[in-house]
Parts: sequence; structure tokens; C-alpha cells
Amino acid sequence: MVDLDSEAAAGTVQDRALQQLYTDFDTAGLKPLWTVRDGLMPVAPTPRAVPHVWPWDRLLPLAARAGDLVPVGRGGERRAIALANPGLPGDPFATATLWAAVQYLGPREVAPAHRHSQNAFRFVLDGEGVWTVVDGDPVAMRRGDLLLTPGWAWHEHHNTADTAMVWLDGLDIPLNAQLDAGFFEFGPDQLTDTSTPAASRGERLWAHPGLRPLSAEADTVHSPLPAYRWTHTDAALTAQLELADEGHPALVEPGHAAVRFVNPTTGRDALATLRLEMHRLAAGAATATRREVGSSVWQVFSGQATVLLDGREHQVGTGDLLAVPSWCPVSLRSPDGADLFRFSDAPSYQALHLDRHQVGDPA
Ligand code: 1HN
Repeated sequence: MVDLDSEAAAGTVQDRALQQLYTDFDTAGLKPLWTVRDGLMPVAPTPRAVPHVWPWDRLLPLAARAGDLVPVGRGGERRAIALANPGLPGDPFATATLWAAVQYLGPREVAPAHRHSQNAFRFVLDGEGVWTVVDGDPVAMRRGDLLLTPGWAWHEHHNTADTAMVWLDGLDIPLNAQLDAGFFEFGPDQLTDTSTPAASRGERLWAHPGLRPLSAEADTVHSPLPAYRWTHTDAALTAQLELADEGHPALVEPGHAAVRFVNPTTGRDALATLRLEMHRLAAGAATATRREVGSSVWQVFSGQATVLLDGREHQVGTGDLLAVPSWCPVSLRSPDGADLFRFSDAPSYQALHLDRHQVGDPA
């Protein structure tokens, strides 16, 4: 006959022993896998960052108010206002790996020299008159241009105009922080170079299509080209759509032209950790639904589009910014046409062989 009392007692004894084991695990700074498995081995990525849109008509007036109220200079270094993803409360991060900010530099203002291990770029939605001096090379910033500041390059910005200028800063700050890889150094307090050449030395050496200077045999990790000019980007996208009209293959998909900004020494991404692209949707174009491991940020450069993020529709227009977390399905359509700048962390995922993507609606 089964002795129910002694079985129950044995169960209680075992329960107590188990409880004590968990307490002792905790005291010893240990955590058993079987209690945390779901978080550690998800069947697919479960980003904390959420899909989110920051409308330009809210951002710009706030940046201008900061321009009136907050000086730029040594210490704060930059009047940069970061997109803070609502899924990452407390962090100035657009996604788990990407920093995106609007930077505002008033008339005649200077943002002083410094350098850091984080890679950075600037994308100019509008305006001109600012030169960014990168490792001693003054680079003009104008509408539609993409400017690079590879990690550990000295950089300072100075506005030579009587009007303010605003641009998008993208950096790999969250990734750098997570990897405990950050270094930073102040440069001189005073502007090191006040010259304002139309073309930087880097462009004069490198910005000739398909031509590599023989003085530069060694490949470089980051692009040696400090600026990618809108005239070139625009011409490339225009040509893709024209070629398609003439019946030649040139597009990502019907009505969708796109280019990647690459390092001319390798053909790979312009920055080791950041992928940079410009997309053009012809009037009436609609993209397939895509998702990829790794996150991205888009900024509408011109026109209007409807963006579907994880099944939710967002209407976006010039200047609007959107964050796309890892594995979030994205599709775009534009009745009248649109140009969209995009950056992502894809090179980091590729380097680690963690990249995956899926085209078509998720099952
Ligand atoms: C930085 O150096 C710039 O140089 C912009 O314009 C934004 C955000 C965090 C850390 C450094 C710039 C930045 C930054």
C-alpha cells in the first residue's frame, strides 16, 4: 500500500531542496539555463527596439529651438539630438546598434575637433555652407551629399554661412558601447582649418569613376573618399530607371532603383560597420516585403511614400525618419515617386556570418 503521507513529505523535502538550490545558485552568481532558455535561444530575433517614425516637421523646430538655447562647444561637442527608440527607454539609440541624430549648426558656429573609435557619416537633407574637416581635409557639405567620418579620424565642423544648417548623423555608437570598444580624444579648442575648398583633397584623388590612383596600392578598411556627391548619386539612379525603360536590367525590382555607397579600394561597404544606400521609387512603384537580421534607419530625401512596417502603415514625406528593428518586415510604395536614404548595420552582421534575409510576405 502506498504511504501517501511519506510521499507528500518526500515531495516537500525535494521542493525545499530545490528552492535552496536556486537560492544558492543566486548567492553564487549563477543562473541555470533551463530557467532562462526562452530569452537566450529565441526561435527568431526578438528586438526590444520597435518600428518607429519621427516626422521631420516635429524634429526641425525642436532642433532650431536647441539652436537658440543651447551653445555648441567643448564638452557637449555637438548640438546633436538623437532619435530615441520607444522600445529602448532611457537610451539615445534609434535601434539596438544604430545611433541617428539631427545636428544643428547655427550661422558662423564651430563644432570643435575630436575623434572617436565610432564610425560616423553625415547625410545632408538640405542647405549648405558647412565644411567638415576630416583628418585635416576640408569637405563641403551640400544637399544630398553623404560625408564619411571613419573611426578615429579627427573631425570638426564649421558653418561659414549666415544661415543655420541641419543634417543627419549616423553612427555605430550602440554597437560600440555594447562591445565595450569606445575610445575618445579631444582635439584643439580652436578651429584647425578655416579654408573652404569646393572639392576636398580626398575627392580630387578618388572621385573619378573606375580610376584608382596608382599611388594607393593598399586596400583600406574604410573608404578613402570623404564625400559622395548628390550629382553622382542622382545620375546613377536616373540612369538605372532609364535603362529599365529601354528594356535593360538595372533595377532591384520594377520601379525601384538603388545604389550602395562603397569603398573604391574594395567595392565593399564605405564604412566597416555601416551600410549606406540611396533608393529611388518611380511614381507608382511598390517594393516586395523584405526583412533582414540587423536593423536600419531610413530618411526620406524627397517625395512621399507609404511604408508598411510589420503590417502597420505609415505615411512619410521629406525629412521623416524611420527605425526598422531586426527581422521587421518592410515594404514601400510611392504613388508620385520618392528618394530614400537608408543606413544599416549589415556589414557587422555579415562579418559575423549572422546575416539572413527573407523576401516576400512572412508565412
Ligand atoms: C559626433 O562626433 C558627431 O562629429 C555627431 O558631428 C554625433 C554622437 C555621439 C558621439 C559623437 C559629430 C555624435 C558624435
